[in-house]
Amino acid sequence: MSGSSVLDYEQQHSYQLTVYAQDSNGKMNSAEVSITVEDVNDEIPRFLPADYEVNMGVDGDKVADAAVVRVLAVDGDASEEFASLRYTLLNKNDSEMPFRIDAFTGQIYQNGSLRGREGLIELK
Ligand SMILES: [Ca+2]
Ligand SMILES: [Ca+2]
Repeated sequence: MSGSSVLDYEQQHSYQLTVYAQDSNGKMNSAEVSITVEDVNDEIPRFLPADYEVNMGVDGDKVADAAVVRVLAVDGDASEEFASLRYTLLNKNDSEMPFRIDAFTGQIYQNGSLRGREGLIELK
């Protein structure tokens, strides 16, 4: 193990070491040491791609709940507890926001009429 090595659960989960003890007469014995690395939440979610751009025509009669776009993020942590993701819209509490996102799938839906909302709506 070099001095620059770092423990990373995503690279290696466990190590097996053999340790020797030797006395002045050369008599020796050994012990096996098993080291298990525990995962930590050191990977952040990454969106694939990093940004999305969707152009949609404004159709006032379009039904609510129409699917708009699905976003995808991945997390490099190996453990489910550190890698399972939930999606939210930063501006979800904006009552004017005509979109909503499925927390589990990342699917964004039109949540209401876009009539009169021509132009850019920024999702964060
Ligand atoms: Ca993580
Ligand atoms: Ca980790």
